[in-house]
Amino acid sequence: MAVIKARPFDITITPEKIALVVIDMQRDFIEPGGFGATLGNDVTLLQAIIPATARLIDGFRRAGLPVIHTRECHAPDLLDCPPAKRARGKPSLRIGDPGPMGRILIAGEDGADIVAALAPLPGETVIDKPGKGAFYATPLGDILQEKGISQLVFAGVTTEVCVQTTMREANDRGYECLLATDATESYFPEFKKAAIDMMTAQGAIVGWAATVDQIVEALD
Ligand code: TIU
Repeated sequence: MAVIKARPFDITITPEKIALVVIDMQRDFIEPGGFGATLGNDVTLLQAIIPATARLIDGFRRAGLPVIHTRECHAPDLLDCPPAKRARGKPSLRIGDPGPMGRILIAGEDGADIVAALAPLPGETVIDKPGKGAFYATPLGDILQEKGISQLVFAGVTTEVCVQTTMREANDRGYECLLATDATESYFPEFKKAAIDMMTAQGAIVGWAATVDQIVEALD
């Protein structure tokens, strides 16, 4: 057991019960020409968290603790993509359309890959998810139960969309959730701050927040 001086108060972590969930660090969100860019976002903001996220992943690997990666993507026939999701907004390319990194947000295409610097190791769990939350329509809950996990550290993009949705899903399922503040990012810095503020408010109503250094030190 180790204590992390987190926001809004200390959290005691138990190594046998903790896993890291890295959300959607995919080329489609982080590199030009992908889903994030088609929505009109400046994707360069997200590239800045790759080194800190790599340090967090490395800390879990060195401690022999589970690292779980997620990818937001859809089947090539789009049967798992609600028409309302595909129709949303005014993107320059829609989900499934051919782009410079293959079809936008489609499993198996280059854009759906996790960025090379954060590539999963053989044996690590990779969850493909059709929604913003990683529990919806995926085996994540069963996998965590099998591993006896009750605490989750979160990293990835974007803070107020897939990370926040997944933390809220996890919180409602009884997991203690800790967000690594310098290993998550939004296309909108003010939304990142607001998401962290609202999740840690009211006595960690959704969860805790701490830096990568604080978390990795506690794992050593
Ligand atoms: N658009 C946006 O901010 N995010 C997403 O669509 N997906 C994730 O956050 N992964």
